[in-house]
Amino acid sequence: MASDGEREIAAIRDRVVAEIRAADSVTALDDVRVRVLGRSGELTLQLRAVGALPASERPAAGKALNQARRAIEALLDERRASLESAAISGALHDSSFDFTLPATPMRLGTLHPISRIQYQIEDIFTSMGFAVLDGPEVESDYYNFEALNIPKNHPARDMQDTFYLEDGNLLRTHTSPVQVRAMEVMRPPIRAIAPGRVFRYEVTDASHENTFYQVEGLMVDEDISVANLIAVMKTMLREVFERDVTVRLRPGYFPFVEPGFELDIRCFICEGKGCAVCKRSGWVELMPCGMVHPAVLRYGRIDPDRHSGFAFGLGLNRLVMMRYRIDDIRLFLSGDLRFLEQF
Ligand code: FA5
Repeated sequence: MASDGEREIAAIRDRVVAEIRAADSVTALDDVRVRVLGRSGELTLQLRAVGALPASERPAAGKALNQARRAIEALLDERRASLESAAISGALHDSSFDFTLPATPMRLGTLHPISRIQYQIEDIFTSMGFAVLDGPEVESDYYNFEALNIPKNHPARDMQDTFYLEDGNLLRTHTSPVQVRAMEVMRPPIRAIAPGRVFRYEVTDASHENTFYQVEGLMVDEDISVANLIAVMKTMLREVFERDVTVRLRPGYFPFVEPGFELDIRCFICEGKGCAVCKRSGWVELMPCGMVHPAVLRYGRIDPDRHSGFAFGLGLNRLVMMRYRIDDIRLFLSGDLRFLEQF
């Protein structure tokens, strides 16, 4: 026969079961849970009071209370699941939700054309065994000029107008300082390229920027000659343009190479007829290059009697202009989405 205590517990359970069934939202259901099973909940207090009952009544009361709690918990979980699924299917059948509407298009960015060609060039040179190096954009006078055989007061300093910083350093005017940095830490055979941003205090026009990109190249080993230089240049240009490119080599002066050359390519914008980009000449100056000067090898602690090397400094913006027929270098940094979205 059930005791008074057990009858009381059964009455609580039946009432709570009815409340759970009547709850019409998850919030209402949570209220019931707190009221019955929370820290000061009805059933929790009853469970705590079991310890104060006479020893003979404790087992039966504890058992009845725990059974009631488990039944209530199971019913709470079941009701929550059915309320949640009803809420979802209600939203799906909501007449204001039109599944036939097109989704809001996602705006995906694309690689900047300079990055795109830079990564392609890195792949081409990596496949020829070249390492890809990085160098600082804020350089010392030593690496930007002196170790490249351009001492103070040398007229060649005027070839590249320089942004000087108050602390005596400067914004590198070319990527050639990485040549010296590479030779300081690598031993021949050296095969490396160094893409990066360079800065010049220059008036801008269709083919000149004050902030642009170069890719430096360096190969040092025994018996490196101009033939190696030309072979590497041609391979790179053929891969980038996906066809043979008309080039010309003319003598060029740079204090850090001897002999030095200017490699020009036939202008792709006007097909050699003459335009603003090629300054009506039909040719675009793209890639100065030459054999590394013995004095520079010595600055890099390499013995010029044993080793020789070639170096080049590719003007990346101009190469990209030829590749995509872009007729104004200033578009690259304009931030104009109409330009960038074409790539
Ligand atoms: C140099 O910067 C040398 N360091 C290149 C070099 C490296 C020579 C290794 C020999 C051996 P130059 O100042 O000519 O050279 O610049 C190299 C290339 O950068 C140019 O051919 C051109 O394509 C590009 N360039 C130069 N000035 C600008 C500019 N203001 N805007 C955009 N591109 C430029």
